[in-house]
Amino acid sequence: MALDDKTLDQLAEHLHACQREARDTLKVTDDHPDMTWDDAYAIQDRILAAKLAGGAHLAGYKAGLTSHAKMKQMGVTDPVFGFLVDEFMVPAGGEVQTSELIHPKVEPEICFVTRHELQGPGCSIASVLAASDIVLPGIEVIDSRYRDFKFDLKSVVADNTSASRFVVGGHAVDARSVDLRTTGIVLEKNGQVVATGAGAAVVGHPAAAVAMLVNHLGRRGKTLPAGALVFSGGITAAVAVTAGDNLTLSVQGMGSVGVRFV
Ligand code: OOG
Ligand code: MG
Repeated sequence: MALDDKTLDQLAEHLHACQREARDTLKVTDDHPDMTWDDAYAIQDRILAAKLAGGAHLAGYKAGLTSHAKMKQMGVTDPVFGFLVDEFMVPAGGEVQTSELIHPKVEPEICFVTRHELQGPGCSIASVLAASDIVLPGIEVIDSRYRDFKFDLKSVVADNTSASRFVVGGHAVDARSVDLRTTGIVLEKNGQVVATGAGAAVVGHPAAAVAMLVNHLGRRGKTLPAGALVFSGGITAAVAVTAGDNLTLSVQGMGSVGVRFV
């Protein structure tokens, strides 16, 4: 760790306030270029602790920057991990208040719900599939708190990987009943196809992204609990949205989920 507790507290409070008040900010590594990965995750942990203290509940976790399309779009080379709380949840077909966000983008994702706790290190695609209950379509709404959506990896980790809203829906299927590598997805905005892809775009197999999350949690002395929802990462580049937009994600064999920006 390069930063002291007081600095970590201040940065967490600052980024949390920017999220709640839909204010953008300069990336935290500008003022703290020596920040370490542990510092970045320690800031994220403090934001989660503040949310839980404020009455939120942990809904699950997310892996991000897990596809080449996303890495290329953001100019980075490694996945990152964040948390999801119930206050980010939007019902299927529901509305997102655009005024509560800075510059939202949406991502088509395949989501997992675990049946058993998973522990790393050593978690593999096979262990993820064995411990999973269902998989289902999910739209993640990301909203980096950094000006112009520009960041480096440590800054985006500190900012809880741009997490802001999420919606799951369609129909869930048994995680072991489908080949998630060849599962196709279509993302539509206002009735026009804006992105297409297949599960393999996410580190070769969406379950591999979940295994990476579990191994990451294991390095930090944590496990992925039973019943956790996991967003495995955007299959395509993220798509910018504004008020008035209607988004629909269809996933092969799993129906569709939609969300409206008002
Ligand atoms: C970071 C979060 C990326 C994903 O699915 O790749 C992410 C960002 O691009 O702002 O959630
Ligand atoms: Mg995402």
